[in-house]
Amino acid sequence: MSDNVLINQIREAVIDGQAKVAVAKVEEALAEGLNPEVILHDGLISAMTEVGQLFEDGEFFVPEMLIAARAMKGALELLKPLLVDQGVEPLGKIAIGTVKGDLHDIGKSLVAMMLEGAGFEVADLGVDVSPEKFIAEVKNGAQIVAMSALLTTTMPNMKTTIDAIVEAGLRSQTVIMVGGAPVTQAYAEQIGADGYASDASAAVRKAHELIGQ
Ligand code: B12
Repeated sequence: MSDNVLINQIREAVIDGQAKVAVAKVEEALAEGLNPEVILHDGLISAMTEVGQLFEDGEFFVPEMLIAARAMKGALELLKPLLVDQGVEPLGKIAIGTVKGDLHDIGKSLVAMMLEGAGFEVADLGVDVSPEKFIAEVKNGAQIVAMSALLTTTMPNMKTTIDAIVEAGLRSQTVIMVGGAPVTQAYAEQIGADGYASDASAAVRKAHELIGQ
């Protein structure tokens, strides 16, 4: 089957929330030798962008977004071992999480996965992460704090977390990286973060840059 047909079938399965079909089609695409990164970007991420658009247009509601997200996660699990290189020396410790009040974890998990693959030791704190939890990881030796936010209403919690790190006297011990669809370089600078990246590959480059490697 042509590559484009398969990629489209993966996209449609994710948009329709058909987890089993999405997984089966990703398996088929891998068996046909398609590049995992192409499957990720043109199939899975592109599907979630479309889902966001459908939600914005009032054609999708939360349940549809949720089942699409489940289908995406199932397919992502298959790609994970292929995107993550094995057996690299740890480069430094990164604590990553989605900020307080925010439950979106697909982008954050993708960034965590790529950082791990690039050889960083990653502590994934999950979603709805309080400033206290990030602070505990800095005390625990995290050289980078990476925060994700997908909602304009939770973006300010990145600043709250940075302020709490400053207040705890730990700002000089860690570098702070932020990201997520509504976050920009300008916003990162405004809240006093050290770095911003727009996607998972850029996040890996930024992490290297931030800890001087
Ligand atoms: C899936 C989804 C959901 C799922 C989440 C499931 C899950 N387990 O994650 C569910 C259904 C739970 C959900 C709920 C809600 N959602 Co929602 N959701 C989405 C959707 C469709 C896709 C997000 C996604 O996974 N994208 C794919 C990933 C790969 O992309 P990404 O997250 O942007 O991550 C990439 C980069 O941003 C970057 N990155 C991400 N994090 C980080 C961190 C660092 C450190 C770095 C460097 C980089 C980085 O790298 C990633 C990989 O390339 C978006 C639409 C969209 N297009 O963003 C809406 C969207 C984010 N949701 C939205 C809304 C409104 C909601 C709800 C409030 C809806 C409601 N009325 O209840 C709730 C809020 C729940 C909460 N408290 O968090 C709005 C936000 C609008 C706004 N201005 O704030 C959006 C934009 C939809 C829309 N177009 O209106 N949602």
